[in-house]
Amino acid sequence: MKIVSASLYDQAYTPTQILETDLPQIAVFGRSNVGKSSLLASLMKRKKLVKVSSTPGKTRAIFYYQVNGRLLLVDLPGYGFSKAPKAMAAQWQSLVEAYLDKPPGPDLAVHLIDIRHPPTRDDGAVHQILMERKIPFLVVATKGDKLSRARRIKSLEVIARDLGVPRDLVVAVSTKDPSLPVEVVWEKILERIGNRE
Ligand SMILES: Nc1nc2c(ncn2[C@@H]2O[C@H](COP(=O)(O)OP(=O)(O)OP(=O)(O)O)[C@@H](O)[C@H]2O)c(=O)[nH]1
Ligand SMILES: [Mg+2]
Repeated sequence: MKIVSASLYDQAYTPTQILETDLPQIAVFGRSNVGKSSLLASLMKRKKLVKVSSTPGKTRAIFYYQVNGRLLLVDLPGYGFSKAPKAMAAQWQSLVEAYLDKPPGPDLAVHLIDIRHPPTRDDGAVHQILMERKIPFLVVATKGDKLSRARRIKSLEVIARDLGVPRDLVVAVSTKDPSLPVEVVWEKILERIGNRE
């Protein structure tokens, strides 16, 4: 995907700030620290545009990035940060549910799972939310550079099996190793929104 322009478009800290827009939205879900912001920075080829956290669980807002004036990539707050107080989980849920409730909602959910671990209970719960709302999704296993090829393939099978999704909906990427390019995510995004325009 050729990136002509990419910039921060809007942000929402509370449900009332959630954007109303006709632009196609690609929403990125995943546990805190799984690599959401890093993936977005790589997709947009703008390392400095997206804040990559040094403190996990810090991003508690929704960040909207426009790409080529054509679509929005949506960086959602991470879930499942164990040191965060319970109120944080409630805050995550109310903000993300308000986001999903605002029509027309995301065209595609990109659900990130750390390739080194099987999906957590939170990952499963988020997958259920996407299924219940019939939101098209793609599962992206992050940090693929951390495993050998053989272990990577095994892990992708475990992720697909645990979530109960077809194996071909799960892809491995790395923002550090060019042999696992994030471009595959663009291909899936464009497949999805291409027919909306
Ligand atoms: N080795 C490796 N590290 C990665 C990769 N992607 C992200 N990281 C690292 O993982 C850490 C967390 O990355 P972020 O992109 O901030 O994760 P996040 O999901 O946005 O985290 P929150 O905003 O806290 O929810 C950072 O130290 C990144 O450098 C990857 O593909 N490979
Ligand atoms: Mg982040």
